[in-house]
Amino acid sequence: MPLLDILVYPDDRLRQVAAPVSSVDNATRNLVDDMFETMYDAPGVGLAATQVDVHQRIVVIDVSEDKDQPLTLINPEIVSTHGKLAGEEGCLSIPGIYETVDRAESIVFKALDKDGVAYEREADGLLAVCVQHEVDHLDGKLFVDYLSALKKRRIRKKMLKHEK
Ligand code: GNR
Ligand code: NI
Repeated sequence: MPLLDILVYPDDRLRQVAAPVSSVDNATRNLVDDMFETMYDAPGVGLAATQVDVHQRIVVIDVSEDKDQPLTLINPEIVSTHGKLAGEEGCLSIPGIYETVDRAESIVFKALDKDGVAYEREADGLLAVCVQHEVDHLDGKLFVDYLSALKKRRIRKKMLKHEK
């Protein structure tokens, strides 16, 4: 299974809004498998299809210690949010940058699994943060969008400088 290339900020393709998956088929499952492999290799706790230049509403997440609890979210939707929490975030598309972002503390989300079966679950902690971060990716949004214009400009400059 091939590793996929991860787009790096400020690549414009990270701004595309992903389209809903109309049917979960073998092509979807192959992409999901490649996304898990890419995420574990990176390593990261989540990956949105947008980051690998596929503009479909597909996310993979594994926040477990032993990396043995893969979660597939197809057409994810955040149903409700509770509380607020400031936490440090990183992003595979913005390597080396870690900044504090405000998120909901806990959420209820729904999605389809890799078999196309709908599920709904509650999340808090890192999983809640991660789902919010990944759904943002599908909407073309990045965590730096929550920072001040000054901080964002500095990060942009740094990323361009480190570009090969
Ligand atoms: O690996 C990741 N870690 C992380 C840490 C705090 C908040 C969000 C994340 S998601 C990130 C992987 C990634 O970029 N997913 O889009
Ligand atoms: Ni990210």
